[in-house]
This record gives sequence, structure tokens and C-alpha cells, in this order.
Amino acid sequence: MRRRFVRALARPLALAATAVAIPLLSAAPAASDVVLGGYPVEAAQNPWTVALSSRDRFGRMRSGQFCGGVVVDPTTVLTAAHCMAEDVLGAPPDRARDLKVITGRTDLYTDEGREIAVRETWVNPAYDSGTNAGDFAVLTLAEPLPRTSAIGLAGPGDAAYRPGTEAVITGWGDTTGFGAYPRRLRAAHVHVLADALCERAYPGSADGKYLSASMVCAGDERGGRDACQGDSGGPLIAQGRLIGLVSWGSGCGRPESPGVYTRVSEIVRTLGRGRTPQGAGKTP
Ligand code: 4AZ
Repeated sequence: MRRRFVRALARPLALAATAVAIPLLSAAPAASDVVLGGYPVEAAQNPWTVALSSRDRFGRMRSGQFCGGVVVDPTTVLTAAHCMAEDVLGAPPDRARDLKVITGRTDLYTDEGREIAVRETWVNPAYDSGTNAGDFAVLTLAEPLPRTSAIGLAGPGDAAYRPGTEAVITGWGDTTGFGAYPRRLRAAHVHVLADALCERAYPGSADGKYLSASMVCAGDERGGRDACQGDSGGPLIAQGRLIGLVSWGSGCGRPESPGVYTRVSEIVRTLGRGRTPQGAGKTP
């Protein structure tokens, strides 16, 4: 997944213009369904969904967007640990000088909303890039966002994890699996899937290994609706609570390869043990 993600880095630069001028959507069978299977939404209606930006690394065109994030407290954003990798940022996160969080910007080609500097980054030291377990990081913002932008976190045993629960993902990621990065924020409806489905799909390979203690399986059993490159770190929300962060998967939108999300209840458990900077992990 990290390799795929890194491959995706060059693509937004090369294809952002193409994606708009000649929608690759028309070339992709699953396109009408898509994040993959999605539909356009407004940032104002999803104030907890933020874009992570580095124009130095990803260019100016799409505001430098390269990952998603979730506001969980006025000064705290959760994202994926793999978004903070040195091969993504070009430097350790504390030296990625132009790393910003963008809020309230539906269309990445505009300057609407706010760009906020990241004061501190904390990457889960237990993140395992082999299995992808523990794929989360905590960003502390230099300026606070309104409390109403934050979403509550699912804790251990939360009913929203029951398989079959409806959930929604949001992001500016690839809408086709072929590098069509949209200008505007999109959402897609998926379902929480049984751990057994992901255990079967991901018993352990170069992509990762599904571990139910720290990951959530979600998608569409028929395929089509899924998160994809560029959505990483963004939210999986069910019953009004954050249950997952977009993390990995094999391809995008394939029925036999569901999306894998970092299990938020496990983040809560980890942060609750006081392994993070001050403020991180508090439920809003
Ligand atoms: C990625 O590489 C990625 N289909 C994110 C989500 C999924 C696959 C890959 C899930 O960032």
C-alpha cells in the first residue's frame, strides 16, 4: 500500500489536468458508482473532513492535496501514518515545512476555506508498514477550528462496528483507480463488512495483512464503492461517529478486495494510554 501510495504521488501531478479536461471516468466501468462510486459533497457539510497539503511535494494545482484527515478536536486532526512517511513527504514530518491542513475547501482549485499550519506531528511508533497495522498519526494544528468541525470517535465495543452497518467515506482521492483525481470533495456509501471477508482477501502479502484488532473491513460486496489513492487518512463514519481512517486495500472498488480502514476504537485505546502529545485522542 505504501508503495502504491508513493506511485500515486507522481500521478496527481501528471494527470490532474487530464482528469479535469478529459475525464478518465468515461474509460472506467465502475466510474458511475464511485471517492470510487461516489457523489459530490460540500466541505461545509463535512467540516471534519480536511485535506492534507504540501505544494512543495504535490504541486499547486490541487492545493497540494495528497491525503485526507479528520478533525477530532479543535486543534487535533487524525490521519494515516503512511501519509506521514518520509518517502511521501520528502522529509520527516517535523521538517516538512509546508505541510498544511485545509478546511472548508470543496474545490481544490479555489482558495476558499482556511489553510492551517501543523504545529506538531505524532506518528504512531507502532505503525507496521509490513502489515499496515496501527496506520494513524496525530496532527496538532497551529490555530483552532470551531468545535463544531470535530466528529466524535467510536470507542471499543461501539455498535457501529457491526457488519452491515451503513457508513460513508469522503475524500478527494482517485475516482477510477486509474489516476483520475477530482477537483471537488466526494463521498460514497459503503457498509461495514465482516472481518472474515478481509481476512480471506488479505491473509498476508506484500500489500499487508488484515488484522481485525486494529483494522476495519468496509466496502460494497458487489464492488464499485471504495476509497482509493489520495483518500488515505480520511474518515469512515457510521452512526454519526468516526469508526475508521482510510488505510489500504488491493486496488480500488474490486468486489473481492474490500477497503481496509484503521480501527478508530483501537486508536482511542492506544491514545487513552497516554502515548501521545497533549490533547491528542480526546473525544470531542
Ligand atoms: C492507497 O494506496 C489506498 N481501496 C487507499 C485505499 C485503498 C487502496 C489504496 C482502498 O492510499
